[in-house]
Amino acid sequence: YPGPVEVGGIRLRNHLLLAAGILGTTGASLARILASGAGGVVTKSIGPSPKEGHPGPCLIVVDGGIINAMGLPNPSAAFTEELAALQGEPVVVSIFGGTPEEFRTVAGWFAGRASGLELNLSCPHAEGYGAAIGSDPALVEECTRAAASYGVPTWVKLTPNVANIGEIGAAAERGGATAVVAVNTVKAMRISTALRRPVLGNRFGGLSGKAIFPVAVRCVYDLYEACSIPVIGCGGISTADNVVELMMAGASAVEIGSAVIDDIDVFSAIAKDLYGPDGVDAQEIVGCAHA
Ligand code: RRO
Repeated sequence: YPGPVEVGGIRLRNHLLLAAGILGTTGASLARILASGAGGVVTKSIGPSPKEGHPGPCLIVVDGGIINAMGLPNPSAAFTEELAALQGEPVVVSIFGGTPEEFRTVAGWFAGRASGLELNLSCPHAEGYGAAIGSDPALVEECTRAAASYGVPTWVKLTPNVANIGEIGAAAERGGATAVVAVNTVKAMRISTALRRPVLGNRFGGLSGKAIFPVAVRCVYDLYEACSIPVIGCGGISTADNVVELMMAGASAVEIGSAVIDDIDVFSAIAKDLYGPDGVDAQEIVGCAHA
């Protein structure tokens, strides 16, 4: 569509990426999403050791979205095999760890095997991983510095479950992030009134989908003010107008997740509207709502 776009050091085919965690567990599913018109893809998060994930149910559909508590299931270093057939494609590997050292280790497995890294500092229900790190500016800076030490493009995905996302983004930038991504899921839970107990096997989860779109707009707006690196918008996008709105808030590109579950070809549908005759000049509108 618009030709290549460079965001945070990574060359994309357009402004629309697959968000981490959705259909990102195999090389075949990532290739399928690229073939359906995505400008790039982000993998399911990979960590320092293999993990089975939380007991089920680990995903429930609610009004306006989905609550998940997958529990960081991943094959760890063995995931490198899934990347073999995707060399040269716009693939970003999402990684997590519990310490700066673990981030350095996991980043080392994938630096050079993909277009870049996305550090997951933001899972809302991961003991010792995720948001526990992502709400502490000093730890965010340290983990980012450790992973970015390989000199490959390093994006940092942030949690909306903080009072100071701008401060957290600025810490990632000091650590060497080449872009910040906002947002991961919003802390959530449901209780079965019939069974009188939480619905999810893990009790708590993270909400994604249309319901969180306004949260994403606000977080992107704050990060655009606080950072000088690009901001990538994520959270509840399902239309080209959503993409335009997040760009006006400050997003240089966007990630789409939950909407892919409803329509695997959502990327080409949105691209058609975004880049068609009635479309907008993306470059021209980024951050225009700050004027
Ligand atoms: O695997 C998960 O449960 C999960 C992760 Br790693 C994340 O970053 N965000 C989320 O909502 N779920």
